[in-house]
Amino acid sequence: MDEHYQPEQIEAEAQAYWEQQQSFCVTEDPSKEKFYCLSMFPYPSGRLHMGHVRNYTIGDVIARYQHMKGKNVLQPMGWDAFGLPAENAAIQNRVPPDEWTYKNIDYMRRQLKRLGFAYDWSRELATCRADYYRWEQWLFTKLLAKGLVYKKTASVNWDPVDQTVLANEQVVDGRGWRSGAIVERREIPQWFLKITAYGEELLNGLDQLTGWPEQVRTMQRNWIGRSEGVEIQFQVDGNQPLSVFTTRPDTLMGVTFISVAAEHPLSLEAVKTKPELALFIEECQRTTTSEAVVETLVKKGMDTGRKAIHPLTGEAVPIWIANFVLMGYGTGAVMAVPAHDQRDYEFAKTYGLPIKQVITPQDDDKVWDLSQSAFVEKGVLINSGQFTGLNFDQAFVAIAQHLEQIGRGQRMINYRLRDWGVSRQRYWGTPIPIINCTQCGAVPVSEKELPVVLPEGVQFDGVCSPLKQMPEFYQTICPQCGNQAERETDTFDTFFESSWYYVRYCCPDNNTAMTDKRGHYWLSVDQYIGGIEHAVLHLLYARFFYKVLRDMGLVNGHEPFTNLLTQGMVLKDGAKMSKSKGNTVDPQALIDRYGADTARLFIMFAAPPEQSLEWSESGVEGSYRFLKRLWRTVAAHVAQGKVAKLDFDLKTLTTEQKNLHRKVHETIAKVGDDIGRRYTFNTAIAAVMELMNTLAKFDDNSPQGYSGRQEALEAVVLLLSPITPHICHRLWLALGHKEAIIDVSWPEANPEALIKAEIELIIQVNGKRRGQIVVGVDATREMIEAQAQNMLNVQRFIQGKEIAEVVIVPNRLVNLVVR
Ligand code: ANZ
Ligand code: ZN
Repeated sequence: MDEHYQPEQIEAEAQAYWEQQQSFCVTEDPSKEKFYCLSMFPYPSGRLHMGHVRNYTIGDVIARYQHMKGKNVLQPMGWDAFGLPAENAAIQNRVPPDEWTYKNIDYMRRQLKRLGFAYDWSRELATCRADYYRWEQWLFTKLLAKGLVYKKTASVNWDPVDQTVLANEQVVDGRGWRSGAIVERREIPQWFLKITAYGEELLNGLDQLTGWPEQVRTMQRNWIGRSEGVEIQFQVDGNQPLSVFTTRPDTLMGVTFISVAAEHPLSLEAVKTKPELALFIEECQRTTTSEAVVETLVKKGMDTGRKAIHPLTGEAVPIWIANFVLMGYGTGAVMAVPAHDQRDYEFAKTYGLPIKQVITPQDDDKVWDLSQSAFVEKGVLINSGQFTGLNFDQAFVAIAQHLEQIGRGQRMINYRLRDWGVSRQRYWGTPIPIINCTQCGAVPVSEKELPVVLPEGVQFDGVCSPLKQMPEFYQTICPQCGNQAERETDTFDTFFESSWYYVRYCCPDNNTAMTDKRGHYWLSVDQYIGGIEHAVLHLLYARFFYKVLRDMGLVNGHEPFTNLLTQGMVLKDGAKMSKSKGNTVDPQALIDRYGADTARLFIMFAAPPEQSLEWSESGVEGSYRFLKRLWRTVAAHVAQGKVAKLDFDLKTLTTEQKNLHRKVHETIAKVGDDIGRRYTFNTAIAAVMELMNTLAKFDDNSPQGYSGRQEALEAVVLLLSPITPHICHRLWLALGHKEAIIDVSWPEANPEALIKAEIELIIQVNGKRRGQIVVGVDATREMIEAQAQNMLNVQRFIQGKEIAEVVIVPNRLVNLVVR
């Protein structure tokens, strides 16, 4: 064995071996327990970044560990290949998006292979290939038939100069990113998936996802946003009754006005009698409807001049248009209670509207001062007629029932979750399989006509989707009436592709169906690993798709991902590593210089997976040095040329030998727990390093000593092999084994070795520490007492005194009580 550690060479050799043996190529084997380990697939942006390396190393360590535990492990990889950056690159470099994408895929695949990840490459997929997206076109037509797809108009960002729809990220400060023109909003017909039909199940299912971080479950709960409330009708003179949704019916007697969204029918109707409203409505419509932005708006409004009749008091209250009321939530109208809602409070202060307190703090001693802010907490009703004195829960029920009786309201559950708009006015995506016919309307492409293939190799100027300029693409015949018709030129949101790719990995070669029974064997995913940025949309859409596929009989179970690990960010000098900050470190340089194992070891050692990881050059060097030391230690050991035989006779081992043997098994137990259960890979590595330190001090060249060292080195190599698989592959052979380490079982701690032969006891005199002794585990009470009293330092304190009592705390201490 070479004295020097040469990562490039040994990594190439290990990878060639795995490739030749097809070590990670798996098939369904019902006799074995399966483990589906999945890392979120990358967008092929060009090169791997450090976040990818971290994500995929974590996944690989888990996969390799499970493999050694005897599981049938599926770990696939693929490409989330559609999306905007390919179009941007096409404009900049004048290369077709497909060409750019495939080139990136080739480069990044080589990088992943260089890192030695244990992927089953035979299952690789790219979402931009027709053999992948044809199945989501198929699924779309099925969902359409099931009534889970519909078309409605929705607004988009329109660039009036480039004459194109812009993605949100292409709108910079309200202007088109290329033209600089002020972006307009346009209403155009778009396709929606009815995710709200699964809202309740998506919410309740979160309770069972105990293998997910609580934070992610909370984010999903908030996103779904279930609210229990009451929808209340206010009569309006000369108009339809106005419905409002409230979660606080207890505050009904405090309503002093109504606010409606600018797009509310009543606002549009009021313009007829009050034309000056038009300008304000337009201004509201220009500003975004994103909730985060609306929260920060200065509260603005205008009186419509109309009045609503309070359902309980019969009082007339004014109806205002307010810029913070969203048309997309509830009914687009709000009963304003300025005394108990902070937004209404600010609005009422601005426009001099009355503020009427109807809730007081539960605690009798407290009086709320309404001159500063609203009292928004729940409390006890005042100034509320027959409802005065009730608390929130009582008032909720009483007022809701009363409104139901008089036919002015009904209890209602509202969700924040909206249906998923999947239409994108872009080229580089899956064509929506619809044919628009002037006679028959939107007609789905029939199953046998699928896929609708996206033309590749197109010239792309970024102004208009190339599909709209390609009659050979869009001109077609209506499948229903046979007349001339046009294809949809919109494509799917790229979240469509990532919502089901984990299903397709189970059967990527099936060209007659989307899924097959192989999916029943592998699914659901046992461990999913990815970034927290996907906590809401991707994971929610994937859960939605899984339930849809389940209802179509295509998959078993209810949830796609049993366990979820969200890895932390990679930082440099405390800031997130990112292109925009210009502080990235290219992992390729790291790999070129030190090899894949050093990169993997550094990343896993620097922090636990969920926490952020601070990039450190010295940390990388430390990892490299450790591997070099490991290499040298094994080289020196095998150079002695003795036959490594691991037969220990525990009884004849020296104390040092026993200690080393015990340390080996303690480390095996700890690392198994750290990697297998706790996912604290950093402490696992630290434990192995500690064992290496113990070994460095172990200076014993007897045959038993040699066996002890052999056992320790074998343990180190086995325990590190999921993390630094290449060096471990080589060292395992060097240690005299014929079998490749990837085919060796994960080591188990020998309980016998863990038993301590000797124990240390602290000796106290009258509770003060005076020394310590080492006794055999089988020492009797008399032996312990005698040994304790014989200590010189103990003698000094007990001489001439009477020993009244000897307290022995087993395995801990001995206290001599003297008078
Ligand atoms: C009266 C009231 C009194 C309200 C009070 C709150 C406090 P969640 O919990 O998110 O469902 N609301 C309803 N529709 C709205 C819309 N389209 N745009 C803006 N706000 C709207 O919130 C429900 C509450 O948000 C409702 O309860 C309503 O204000 C407001 F002391 O009604 B509340
Ligand atoms: Zn037709």
